[in-house]
Amino acid sequence: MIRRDAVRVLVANWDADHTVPSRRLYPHQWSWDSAFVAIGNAHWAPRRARTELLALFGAQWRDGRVPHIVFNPAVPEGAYFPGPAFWGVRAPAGAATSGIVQPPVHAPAAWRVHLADPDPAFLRRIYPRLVAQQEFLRAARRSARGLVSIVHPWESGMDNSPAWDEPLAAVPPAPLGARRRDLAHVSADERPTDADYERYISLAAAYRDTGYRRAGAFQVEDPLFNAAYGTAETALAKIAGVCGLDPEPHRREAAAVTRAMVEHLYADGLFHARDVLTGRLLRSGSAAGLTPLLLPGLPAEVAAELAATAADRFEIKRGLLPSLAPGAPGFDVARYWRGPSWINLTWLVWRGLRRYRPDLAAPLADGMVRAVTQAGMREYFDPFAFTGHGSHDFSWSAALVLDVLAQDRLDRLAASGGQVAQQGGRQAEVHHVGDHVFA
Ligand code: 2M8
Repeated sequence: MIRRDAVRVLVANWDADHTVPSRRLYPHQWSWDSAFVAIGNAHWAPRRARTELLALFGAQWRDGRVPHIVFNPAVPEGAYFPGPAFWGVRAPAGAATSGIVQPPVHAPAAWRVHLADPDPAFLRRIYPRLVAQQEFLRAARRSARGLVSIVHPWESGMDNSPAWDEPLAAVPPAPLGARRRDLAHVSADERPTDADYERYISLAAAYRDTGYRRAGAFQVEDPLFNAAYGTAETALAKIAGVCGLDPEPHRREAAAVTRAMVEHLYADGLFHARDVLTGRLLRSGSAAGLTPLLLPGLPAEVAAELAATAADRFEIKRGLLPSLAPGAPGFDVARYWRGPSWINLTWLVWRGLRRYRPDLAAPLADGMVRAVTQAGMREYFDPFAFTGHGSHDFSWSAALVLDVLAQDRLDRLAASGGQVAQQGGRQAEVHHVGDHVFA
C-alpha cells in the first residue's frame, strides 16, 4: 500500500528525464532532491534513477559546479521565484540554471543505484562528473582549515535553519515586491518570512553580480554539507574501485575532512556550523550536527556521543528526527526547517546510526514509515504528532521510504541466512549487505 503510494507520487512527479520535488511548489529539477529520488527509484525503476542523475550532471558547469536548480524551459518564468531570469545563467549544455549548489549527496546516490542494479558503464560515465563536482568545492570553497563553505542558506538545503539567523543578520535586505510564489501553495506560517526572503534574494543577487565567483556576506562551514562532501569521497573510492582506478586519494580525502570536522566543528556532543567571517561556532541545535554519523571514519567516542545526543536531545526514539533539537530556542513543530521532521534528514541519520548504533536506527525506520502512512507523502512532519506539513506528494519522502522498505527486506533476508530470495520473478541477492556507503 505505502509502496504503491510512493511509486504513484514518483510517477506523477516525473518529467521526461527528472523528477520535480513537488508539482506546484517546486516545478523544476533540484540537485539534492534528485539524488534522494534516484536512491528510491533504484528499487523499482533503476534506469530512471540513472537518467535522473545524468540529467542533473548534464547541467554541470565548466568549473564542475552542479547547480542547485535546473530549470525546465516548458515551465513559465512566474511559476517559481527566483526563476531563470533572476539567475541569468546557462550551463554549457544549454539549460538555464541557478548559480549556487546544494549538499553533494550524489556520489553515494550513484553508488547505491549501482548496488541496486549493477551497471559499471553508468559508474564509468558519471565518475568524472562526480569528481569534478568535488573539485569545484575544493577549488572555490575550501578554507585553510580543510572545510568547504556554503555561501547561501539555500546551499545548505536547510534554508531557514536558526543556525543561519546570526550570519543572515549581517546581510542587507533587498526589496522583494510581490514576487514570492511559494505562499500561493503553502501557508505563510510554514514558510520563511519576508524578512528572510529579502536577505536570500540580496545574497543571491550579490553572488550573481560577481559572476558567481566571489562569496559575499554569508560564508559558513556547515556540518551537513561537509559530511556529504566526506561521504562523497568514500563513495568515490568505491566507484573508482569498480572503474579500475585508484581509490586511495578518495579515502585520504574522506579521512582528512573527517579530522577537520572533528577539530573545528565539534563541541559538546554535536557538530555545529562555523561562521567563516566571524570565526564563531553557531550553536543552534540544528539536526545538521548529527549527519556526520554518515562518516565511516568518525572516532568511536565522537560517534557514541553523537548517538547519545540524538537519543536525548533530539528524542529520536519517538521515530522521527526533528530538524532542530526540541529544547533549542525558537523550536517550532511546523515552521520550515525550525523543528519539523524531513524524511531526508531522518533518513541520513538513520543510515549513519545503522553503522554505529543499529538499536537507535530501528525506531527511525519505523517512524518514517509511520509518518507517511498516517499523513501521506508530505514535505515535512510534526515530530511529535506525525501530522503532515508543507506540500503534498513530495518526491524525496516517497523515494526514501521506498529505500527504507527495501532495506528492511534485505535485513530480513540477511537475518534468515542471506539466501537468495524469489521476488516478483527476479532474484535478489543480499551479497552487499554491510558494504554500503550510507550503511
Ligand atoms: C527547499 O528550498 C527551495 C530553495 O532551494 C525553496 O524553499 O524554494 C529546501 O527544502 C531544499 O532543501 C529543497 O531542495 C527544495 C526543493 O525540495 O526546497
